[in-house]
Amino acid sequence: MTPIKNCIVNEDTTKNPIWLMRQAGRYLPEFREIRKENQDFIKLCLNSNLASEITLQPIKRFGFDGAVIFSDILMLPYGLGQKVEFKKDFGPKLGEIDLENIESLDEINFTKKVHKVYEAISKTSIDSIMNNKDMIGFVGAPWTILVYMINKSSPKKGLSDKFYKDKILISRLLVIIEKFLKLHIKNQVEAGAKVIQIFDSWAGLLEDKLSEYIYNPTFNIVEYVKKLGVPVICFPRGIKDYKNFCQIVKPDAVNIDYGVDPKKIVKEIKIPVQGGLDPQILLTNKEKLKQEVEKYLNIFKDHPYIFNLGHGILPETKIEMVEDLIKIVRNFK
Ligand code: 1CP
Repeated sequence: MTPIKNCIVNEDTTKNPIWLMRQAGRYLPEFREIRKENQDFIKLCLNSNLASEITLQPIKRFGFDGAVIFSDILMLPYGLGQKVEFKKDFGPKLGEIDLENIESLDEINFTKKVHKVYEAISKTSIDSIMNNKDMIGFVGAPWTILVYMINKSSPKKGLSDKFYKDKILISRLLVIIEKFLKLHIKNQVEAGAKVIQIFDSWAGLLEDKLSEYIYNPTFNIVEYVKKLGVPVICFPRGIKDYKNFCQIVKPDAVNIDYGVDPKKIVKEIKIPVQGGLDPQILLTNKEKLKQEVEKYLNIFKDHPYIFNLGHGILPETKIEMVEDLIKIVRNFK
């Protein structure tokens, strides 16, 4: 589908909509207040009133053009029945995979387990503050979900050969992941999501076999989202060849990471581009911020461009820097 009017994903080169990955989160004092009282992260994601409130916090504070639902990519393995916990200063910890159980799961039971996420989307999208703003739903890409399900924790140190050992497990899991990612997306769209972003946070871990693990499975999901009539943004973080990715996977827009050269991207890629700025820049000073933000805005001035970062906003980010960032983007001519 072609990008649509009045949506952050569009062909307009005169305006730069802005939202930030992980905008509803730990850098916000009002989020930390709620988090303090709600130690169980999954439970918090499944509290539709609080999840909706958290989703709207950055919209109320900064007036971003898109609200990303407060949830997590790991709600998928959770919905499939794999244990998912978030440990302080460690990150996610997943339980054993019971393949037979997972393969016998039906769509009704998956939806039941995570339906509070959809309830949170519905509640958020009818809030009056969401007039003229997009509700952004999201999923992890098949590869990134597979990585967490098999590795069972963050693959920060890379993947060992052991990861690929059980080929049958991998191929059977990919079938299940694709089926339930589609369901999870459909449920979010029916609840009111106007855009879907696919986070492939660990795309950069793959040196080869990109067709098998990234291009083909992500293409299937992208095709599916297009059929639902909403635009789809892909974020294949760390992938070497964004041009090739876009030609094969054909998303409506692509989020670039901070490791790629935006000047090369603007020449190579025809679809709307999102993001790029290194989130570390928000930890520097206002002069440096202006310089770097305007660099991206200038490079993409004749290209449909959604302002965002090259990865999620860091917890140490100061509120004033985000306020400044928005002013710079809104005042840019
Ligand atoms: O308070 C806390 O400690 C929880 C921190 C937190 C938050 C606020 C986690 C744990 N997830 C989230 C919310 C979240 N996660 C959102 C919605 C909020 C928003 O964006 O405004 C989104 C879109 C995500 C997506 C997500 N979760 C990704 C993809 C984006 C990325 O950062 O690459 C990934 C990889 C996850 C897994 C995850 N969840 C949480 C953490 C700490 C992690 C990363 C762990 C790792 O490094 O592997």
